[in-house]
Amino acid sequence: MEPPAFATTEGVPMSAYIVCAKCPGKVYAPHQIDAYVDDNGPVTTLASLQPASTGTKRRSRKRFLRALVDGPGGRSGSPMLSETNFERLRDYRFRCPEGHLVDGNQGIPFGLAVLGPSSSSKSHLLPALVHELDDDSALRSLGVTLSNALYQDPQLKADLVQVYDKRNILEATTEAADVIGPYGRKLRIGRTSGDPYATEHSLLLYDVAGEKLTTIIDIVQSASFAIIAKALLVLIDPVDFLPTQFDGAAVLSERTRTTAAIAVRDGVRVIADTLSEVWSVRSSKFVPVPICFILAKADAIEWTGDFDWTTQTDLVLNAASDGIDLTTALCTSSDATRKAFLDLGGERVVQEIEDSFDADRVRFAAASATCAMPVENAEHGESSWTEDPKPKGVALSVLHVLNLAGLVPQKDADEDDGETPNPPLDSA
Ligand SMILES: Nc1nc2c(ncn2[C@@H]2O[C@H](COP(=O)(O)OP(=O)(O)OP(=O)(O)O)[C@@H](O)[C@H]2O)c(=O)[nH]1
Ligand SMILES: [Mg+2]
Ligand SMILES: [Zn+2]
Repeated sequence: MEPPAFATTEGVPMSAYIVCAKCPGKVYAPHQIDAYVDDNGPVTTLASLQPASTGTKRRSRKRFLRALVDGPGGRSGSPMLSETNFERLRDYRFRCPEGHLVDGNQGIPFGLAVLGPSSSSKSHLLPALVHELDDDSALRSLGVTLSNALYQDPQLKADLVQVYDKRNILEATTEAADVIGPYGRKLRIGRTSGDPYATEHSLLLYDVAGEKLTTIIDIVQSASFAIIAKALLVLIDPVDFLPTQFDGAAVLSERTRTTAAIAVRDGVRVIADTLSEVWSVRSSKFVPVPICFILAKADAIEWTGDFDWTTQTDLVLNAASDGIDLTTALCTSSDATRKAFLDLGGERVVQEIEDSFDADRVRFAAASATCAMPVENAEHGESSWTEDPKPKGVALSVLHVLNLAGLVPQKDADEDDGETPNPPLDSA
């Protein structure tokens, strides 16, 4: 089920459409997307830059170097160099007809919205996701890898350096700032590590101030990437709500905990209400978008019982490598996280989640962007982390939604629904 009310142009496959996060309800064909190399106006369109195998002009291109490689005509099915491929390799920026930045990377777009109130770790979770999936290759054994896209926004890379190399804390996203992104990253999903026939997706990430996620109107007006996303990661901020290291020596009153729990519950409710409005369904249980609810800043939570949030990724990956069905392993981890959340006092929120969403489209995970606490450095008036920051649990959260979306494990080619690109040698 694709998002409703999106008009399309005949002859363009749905996967080739570009969704603009700032033009809610619209999708654009590649020939409507302008490509810029500087601010002096568009130089071409996205359609003219798409390689023959996935673009809409796939057979019409002059393959000028084919003759150099294979002689006139070339060998059927052999890889070849094409003029278009060289044209593509410039530092383009792409804009929709309204002038908004959009992603022009190859691959099936997979918008992943990270949502949560102010200070819930959204801005740290985005570099954490890249660190775990790309730098640490956390899901390589399952054939899932993330890498740099051809065209990318440098801001996400800069945030990675700030947090993980320089040990800095990112500033709160200002309410005045527009939606940040899309940050495009190449997400390859194969059946095994290094699968040459892996399906290529363009993972699209955005950031926005938590204040813009507080009402239905705010979300639709200022964070519409959330309503066109293929999956959601919803962050639950444990501070004040659950026992955490942020409590310090303070003994928080029952009233403080309840107020924080109600704020988290209301955040879940507004997401559910927004989705059911935009999808025009009578209940958010009918919204076909996978969601992973993440207990954020998991390093700071004072966990009880024998649940160990730090081992969940390994437990799932080891179970999968032992031949246990991946969905079963993920559900086991999600159930254990849900139970631990209940044990910590999360009933009110778990209830709201389960009343609002179809249980088959929801998972629970625990994650930390840093596995370290922030500290004020009194001398310089700056904040930093208590130890070298490293992420944990973010890749597992992404794996949950990829699994719920039916993308992992990857389907066999003969069960293909037409969205999977051809193996590379067919492109000639
Ligand atoms: N212990 C711990 N603290 C974290 C973690 N991530 C973020 N923090 C703390 O939480 C604060 C808020 O994190 P942000 O990433 O700025 O939160 P945000 O959701 O982007 O907030 P807005 O931009 O205001 O919407 C940071 O300044 C850190 O002090 C984490 O993984 N562990
Ligand atoms: Mg932020
Ligand atoms: Zn737009």
